[in-house]
Amino acid sequence: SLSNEDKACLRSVWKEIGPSWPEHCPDAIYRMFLSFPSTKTYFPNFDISPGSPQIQAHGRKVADALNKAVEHIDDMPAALSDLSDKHSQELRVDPVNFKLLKHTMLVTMAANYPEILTPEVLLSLDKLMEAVSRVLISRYR
Ligand code: ZNH
Repeated sequence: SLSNEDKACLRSVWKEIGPSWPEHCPDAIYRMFLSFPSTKTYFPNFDISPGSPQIQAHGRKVADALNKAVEHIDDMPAALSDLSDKHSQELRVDPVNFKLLKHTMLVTMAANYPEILTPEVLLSLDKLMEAVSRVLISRYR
C-alpha cells in the first residue's frame, strides 16, 4: 500500500503529469487492446483503431478518475465508490485485466514523461495503480 513517501511523491509528480495525462491516457487504452487482445471483449461496441472516438473518450474518463484518486489519495475508497460499484457489479471486469492496464499505463507514462519517471517515481506510480485497482475490484461478490 501507499506509504507517506509514496503519497508525497505522487502529489508532487501528478502536478506535472496530471494536466496532460488525459491526452495520453487513450494511448494506454489502445496499447492495452493491442498487447492484450482479450481485453477487447469488454468493449464490444468500440472502434479499436488508433484515435478512435470511443478510445479517446474512454481514455479521458479513466484519466479523470486517476486525477480524482490522487486528489483524494487519503480517502480513495470513498472518492471512487461509484466506480467501484460499477466495475465490481455491473462491468464485472476480471481482476487480472487491471494488471494489464496498469502495465500499459506505466509504459505510456514512461514514453511521454521520460525525465519525470525515475525508478523511485515509477515505483510510486505502480503502487498508485495497484491501489486504484484494489478499490475498483473491492466489491466483487
Ligand atoms: Zn474501467 C468504464 C475507470 C480499469 C473496463 N472505467 C470506466 C469509466 C471510468 C473507468 C472512469 C467510466 C465510468 C462511467 O462512465 O460511469 N477503469 C477505470 C480505471 C481503471 C479501469 C481508473 C484502472 C485503474 N476498466 C478497467 C479495466 C477494464 C475496464 C482493466 C477492462 C479491461 N471500464 C471498463 C468498461 C467500461 C469502463 C467496459 C464501460 C465503457 C463504456 O463506455 O461502455
